[in-house]
Amino acid sequence: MKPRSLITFLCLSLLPLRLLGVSVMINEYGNGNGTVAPGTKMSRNEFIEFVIVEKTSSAALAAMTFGDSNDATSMLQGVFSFDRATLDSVLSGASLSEFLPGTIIVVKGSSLGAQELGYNPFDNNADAWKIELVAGQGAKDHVGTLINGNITIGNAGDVVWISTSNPPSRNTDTSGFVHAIGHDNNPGLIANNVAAAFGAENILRSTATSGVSIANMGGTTESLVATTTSTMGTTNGGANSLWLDGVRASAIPEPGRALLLAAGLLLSLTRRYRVKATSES
Ligand SMILES: [Ca+2]
Ligand SMILES: [Ca+2]
Ligand SMILES: [Ca+2]
Repeated sequence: MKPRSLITFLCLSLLPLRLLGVSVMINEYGNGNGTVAPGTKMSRNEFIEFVIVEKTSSAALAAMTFGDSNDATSMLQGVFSFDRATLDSVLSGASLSEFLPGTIIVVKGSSLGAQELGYNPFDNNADAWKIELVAGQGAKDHVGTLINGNITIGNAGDVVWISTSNPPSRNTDTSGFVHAIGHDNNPGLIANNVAAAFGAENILRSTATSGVSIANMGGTTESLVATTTSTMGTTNGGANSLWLDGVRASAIPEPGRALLLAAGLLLSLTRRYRVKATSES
């Protein structure tokens, strides 16, 4: 493929997401049976895994809200937001002003380990591309009390969402949703709204017992599975890993490619100098 055709193809393949204004997607969430630790408003052993799809600043992330629904997927349940100071400290540690496409942000219950705030995509290993925030620390219950439940993933059903509404204006308000995925054998209002807005493939027609994760095995078009192999903080395998590996490679030029570019530049400068020196002699 010619470079121009390739660029056109890549632009077109990104078009639907850009039209929707999607900058963050839900990549996976884990269902546990833990109680809610005091002051956290999230089950101790459940997690939500986000992927950054376009460069996104800490301010943009902190202005969004995210959360879940009730088991019947008919109403919003818990509403959280990211702590901007925590995100700023992560970016400053990486000398970056924005989170790069391909970044994974995990929000997890208090029994799933300490926060992991190390972030350095230039290291280009899987761990360097993700951070993990603990509920009640780097991600917190939203101060609004209109919708004031705990984030707990239901066996019968759930919808996990991220929204530009800060917070949603009522417990059935999905108008600001940037992205959402869920599971339910018998979808309620929220699950149906998500299927209408983002595609039927965003709601898995399934229950999920404790210990099961709902994971996207696809790319920007979801292919959801219920799996006992959770991959909290890393890509989900198969087409999901291929997609995110590609997104990461585009976000950071390979060292080899950068070296070739530098060598090419040096060569052309040397040639110019030689031509100049020859014409002057
Ligand atoms: Ca649960
Ligand atoms: Ca729930
Ligand atoms: Ca994962």
